[in-house]
Amino acid sequence: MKLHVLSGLCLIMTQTGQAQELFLANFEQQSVYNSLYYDLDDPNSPHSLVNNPDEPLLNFSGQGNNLGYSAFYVPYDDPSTGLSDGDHVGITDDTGITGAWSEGNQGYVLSDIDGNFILNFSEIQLNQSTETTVSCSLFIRESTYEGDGTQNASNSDRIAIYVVDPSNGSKIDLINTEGHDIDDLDIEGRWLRLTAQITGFERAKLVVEARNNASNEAFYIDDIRFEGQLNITDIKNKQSAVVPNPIDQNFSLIRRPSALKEIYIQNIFGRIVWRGDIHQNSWSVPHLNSGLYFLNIADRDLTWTQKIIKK
Ligand SMILES: [Ca+2]
Ligand SMILES: [Ca+2]
Ligand SMILES: [Ca+2]
Ligand SMILES: [Ca+2]
Repeated sequence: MKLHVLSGLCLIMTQTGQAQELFLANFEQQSVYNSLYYDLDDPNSPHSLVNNPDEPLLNFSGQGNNLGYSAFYVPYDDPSTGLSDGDHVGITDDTGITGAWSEGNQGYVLSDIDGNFILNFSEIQLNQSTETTVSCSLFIRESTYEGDGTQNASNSDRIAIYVVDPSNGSKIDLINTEGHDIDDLDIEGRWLRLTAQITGFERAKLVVEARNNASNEAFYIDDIRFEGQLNITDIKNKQSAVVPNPIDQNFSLIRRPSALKEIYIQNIFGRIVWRGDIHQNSWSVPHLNSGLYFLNIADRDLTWTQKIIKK
């Protein structure tokens, strides 16, 4: 019985063959405030940086497959003013230095931090993806940077962008200037496209760590993308299929398994957002936001997944 089902499964497996955009951060959703950001918290101690009214936004909760992010401040060993003196950080549409954004009309700037600015992106689930890559655009303003970034101190400028897998601690750098004077690396004054292969990462979290201390020292970030091939079993022939798809409010299954064991929906981050009663013949999901989801169906022998769209 098992064998029969498995050979059947081979026939219905299809690979999409081409890299798909899984998650992104393009910084286009948020409002722009053309002012300085003033951190009202104590610059002598590490703390989260909050969004202040009518000031550039530093944090975003995420939307669909657009990643959320949250900002954190860590002072120098010998603390300085940090962002309490008013700085250009966060979401901006200013193109005075870059000429244009790498993508769209907005991006994220990190300037005159007088400490460390850490931008943590939402953790994502990648175990359904292969050939996964992450890429990010970075523009380093032409300036006179100091030090080699190894000291947690003023005049030890540094930018690092990396991805960690929280499930096992693996870490891959997209860039890390530590150990070098930024001026010596020939990376200023133009958009750099940074890419890393992260195949094998079960989960991933992108982190940007920036340290600089002058108003003409600035790092611009844009167009972050996680891409890969989704290994989704395509539902054909004898397997169940969802109708309708896209789903409006309710759906049911063509060829509903007689021994339905489990039916649940995951969002693109891998989180289970809905579980259905296996005794029903149709289900209602009005609470799901519009977008792409994965419906998982299990019978006695097999679990399979179908991409579904909620209208
Ligand atoms: Ca953008
Ligand atoms: Ca500052
Ligand atoms: Ca220098
Ligand atoms: Ca500096």
